[in-house]
Amino acid sequence: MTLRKTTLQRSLMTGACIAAMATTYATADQMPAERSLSGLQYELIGRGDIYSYRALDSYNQAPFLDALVSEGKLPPVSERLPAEPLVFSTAAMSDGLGEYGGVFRHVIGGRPEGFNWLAGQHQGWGGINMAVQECLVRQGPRWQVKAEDQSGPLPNLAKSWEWNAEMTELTMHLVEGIKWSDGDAFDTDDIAFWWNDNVENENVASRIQAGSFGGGAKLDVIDAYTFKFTFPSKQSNTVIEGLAYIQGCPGPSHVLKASHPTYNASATYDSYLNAMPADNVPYPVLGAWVPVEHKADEIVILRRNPYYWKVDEAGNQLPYINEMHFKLTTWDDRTTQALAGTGDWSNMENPGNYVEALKQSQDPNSPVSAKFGPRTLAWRIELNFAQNLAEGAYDKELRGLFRNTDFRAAMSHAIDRDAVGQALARGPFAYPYMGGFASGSPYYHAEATHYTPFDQGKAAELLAGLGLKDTDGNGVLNLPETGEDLVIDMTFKSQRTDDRKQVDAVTSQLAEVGIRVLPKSVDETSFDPMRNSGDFTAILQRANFILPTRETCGNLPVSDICPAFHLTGADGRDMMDFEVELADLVQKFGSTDDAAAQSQYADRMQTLLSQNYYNIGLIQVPAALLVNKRVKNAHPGTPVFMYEWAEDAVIRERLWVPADQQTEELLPGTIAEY
Ligand code: BQZ
Repeated sequence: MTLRKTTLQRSLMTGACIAAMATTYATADQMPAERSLSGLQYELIGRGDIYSYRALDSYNQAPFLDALVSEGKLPPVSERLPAEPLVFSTAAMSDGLGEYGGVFRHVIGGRPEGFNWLAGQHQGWGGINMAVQECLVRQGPRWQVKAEDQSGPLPNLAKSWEWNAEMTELTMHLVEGIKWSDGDAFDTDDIAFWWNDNVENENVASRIQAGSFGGGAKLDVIDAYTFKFTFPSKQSNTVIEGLAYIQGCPGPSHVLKASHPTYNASATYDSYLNAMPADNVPYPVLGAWVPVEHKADEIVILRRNPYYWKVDEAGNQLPYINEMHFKLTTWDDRTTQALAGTGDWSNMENPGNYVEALKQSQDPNSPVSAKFGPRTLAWRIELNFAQNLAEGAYDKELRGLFRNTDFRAAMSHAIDRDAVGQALARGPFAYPYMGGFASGSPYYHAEATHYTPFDQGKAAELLAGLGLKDTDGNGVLNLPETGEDLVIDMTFKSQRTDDRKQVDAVTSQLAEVGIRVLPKSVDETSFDPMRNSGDFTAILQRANFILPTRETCGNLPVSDICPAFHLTGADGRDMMDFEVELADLVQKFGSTDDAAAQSQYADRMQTLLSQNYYNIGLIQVPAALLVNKRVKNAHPGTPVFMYEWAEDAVIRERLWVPADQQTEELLPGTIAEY
């Protein structure tokens, strides 16, 4: 959490930053005043107050497992747990120790791409990724940790770590004795496979790009539970955030190796990517629940992982809940079903539903209550800057225009963000977004953000200054070299109504200044591969730029294929000047634990991102977490997004439902059979 400097200090420093950058804009317009809608109240606690690792005298298991143990299908619970399991503290549980049983019902709009997350596949988002994947460290629960304890990510699979004196070597220690959900040992064989054969292998679209972690860290395995990263330069605990979800999540090497081209001459990288197809569950996981059934476009059913390595202080193996459902419908339906009581969870993030949802949730009989958090959901337009990858004269000229700051400034001035926000949802929800950190980020400072007001005249002046004229009188500007109409294909996710509404608003607003937008909808399941291929002209999507260390590759120029809207071409990396500085700031940010220094680096990133329109920001809104009232231990202060999504922040493995309110399991008494 950033230490808030005094206003005087910050404005002096920000002023210095802005003055130091010679730009074509006389003064940096300040952001309009922001009205927070956040109603979250909660006590902050110490980072060690949430959980610890230790051996307990005895352990218990979900009652239905007793039969499987007595039939010899499972070892006793004490043999299924590590010597020192992760133990959740009762004092940090808002409703205390839980009861076993029941179902947790998620509703999502995504669809499982596959279960090879090492190769970059997602399982449908909406919490299903995090239900099966466990990562070296954890960020989500940090929302509840007091500022003075914010010394980097929380432990998870890695229970501890230490640096050498120069902070160039990080030695990490795995929890000893964790098993995959099929009973296979989890150890540094899995770490080596994750790192050497996925992260460092440029043929694999791993979530950490080769050479980008800490500026190019190298891995050494020390023993079965110890490994070491060696960095080219001094680092800090901050860089370890890059080992949290979605980046630092090992996969089952005992299953995947046989499908990897390095170990199987007949395998290809495409066959490896699809080695764990979505319709062929179950697979070994480290997460609390195992995917056992997938009916396409209908449901994914998960059953408890009998080898899950976390317990409560009474020694009860977690999770409490036996079965998890992911009903495969739409993102809007997630909120609808939460309000109807047929779903247990929604990150209410579709502003078009806010007014109705708030009204329904105020009813004392409503199955959920809604409390807004800070603004962390922000939409932006990503223009493709990879001019040396463009095919054909038109794309080359168009991407050359995208690389011109005046053109991006013109697009930004042409957008009426108030109108975009009201098109999404009438009311106080939307606030202008200028790219960079969303206002709910602990690193956001309005003073470091360059505001671009709606000004069609300024837009037209800038466009004319670039030689763009409507030479054929059809109302669309023409490119100076090719003479073609200025047409921007704008890709968005078909399932996202809020994205579609903004594309429509932006299409009509840009038309006013002679820029034609052609909306192109793409199914969310194939959206990431399309974006990662760089095969697009422009994208409008929601982004969660809250921390510089989270999904860094999606936002900042930290490697040849990051971000997807500026890939490296055949003749090298044609970085723009401010991108060079951004990449340097990312490294500087990760090399210090000093909150004041981090805040300065973040402010500089924010100014560069907003002043250079790295993305054309649109609007940002708060989200509200809806959890069915029958579900216990869902802390009422949990934000939809802060250090990570709420599905991680709420710690679902601690959730429970009183026996008399549990819904019927579809697969009672079963566990995954491999
Ligand atoms: C939350 C989240 C949990 C991804 C996804 C989805 C993908 C993006 C983003 C959100 C969904 C939900 O967000 O909208 O509320 O449940 O899953 O992972 O938008 O398309 O690629 O970054 O997190």
